[in-house]
Amino acid sequence: MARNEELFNAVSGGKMDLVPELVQKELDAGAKPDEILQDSMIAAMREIGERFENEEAYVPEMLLAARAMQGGLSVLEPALAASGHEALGKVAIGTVKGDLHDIGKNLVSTMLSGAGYSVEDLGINCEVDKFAEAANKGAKVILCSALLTTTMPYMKEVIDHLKENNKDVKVIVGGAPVSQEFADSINADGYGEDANMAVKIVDKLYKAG
Ligand code: B1M
Repeated sequence: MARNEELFNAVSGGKMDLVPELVQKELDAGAKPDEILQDSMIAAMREIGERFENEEAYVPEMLLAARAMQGGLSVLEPALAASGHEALGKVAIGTVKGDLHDIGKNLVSTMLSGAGYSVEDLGINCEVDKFAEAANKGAKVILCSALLTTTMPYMKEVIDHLKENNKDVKVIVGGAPVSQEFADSINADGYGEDANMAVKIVDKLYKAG
């Protein structure tokens, strides 16, 4: 699907009253939820990020775009999450300490719920203890999200702690600055480039026992 310019501009321009309506219009017109998300909405978030980097936009604009994105996601998520999976197992997801970005993490959480997992959402700014508590309460896979290059290294602290204290738990990392190479370097059990990939990795780890 080609990008819907009106939706793209409404998300990047932070038009939170307009975005849900435009998303609904796209769904009603038969557009695929994943394409609406990728081609128009995530593309718009990337664009506002680039403008921020070039000092053409500032934190308030990023915040408005984030709110508009979230408004759109509330309409899109039920359609995104609809899938044929049966009930599976328990997982937990959080954004790591120092990091307040949660849109990507929320998307991964939604997709996992839609795939049949019982997801504990630990929120943002999560310290090691929070992840460990979730593992102690029975989560078999822990997912850590980071959007900042400065918060990525904290994932290693989470992994080191969990590998020592919760030997059976698996840890997946993801978020815009994270790569497979980085994931390997900190001994993560998996890396999800996007929300769909995260679900596939969780499926794989669950099947592996
Ligand atoms: Co921030 N921010 N931000 N920001 N922000 C980025 C990340 C940045 C890249 C912008 C830029 O400069 N181009 C930059 C980071 C630079 C860097 O580290 N190298 C940045 C910065 C610098 C900052 C501040 C430091 C700005 C400041 O205050 N001076 C500050 C930091 C605050 C903090 O966290 N301590 C800050 C603040 C904010 C807002 C609060 C204004 C807002 C966040 C609101 C919110 O999340 N509720 C915000 C936003 C909106 C962004 C951008 C524009 C958009 C992020 C987003 O939601 N994308 C972002 C630019 C960008 O990413 N291009 C930027 C859409 C979302 C669907 O994608 O989160 O990548 P994403 O998630 C994807 C994948 O990454 C993956 O799946 C998702 C779906 O495909 N994924 C996983 C994510 N987690 C996963 C976990 C998994 C698997 C996959 O398994 C574990």
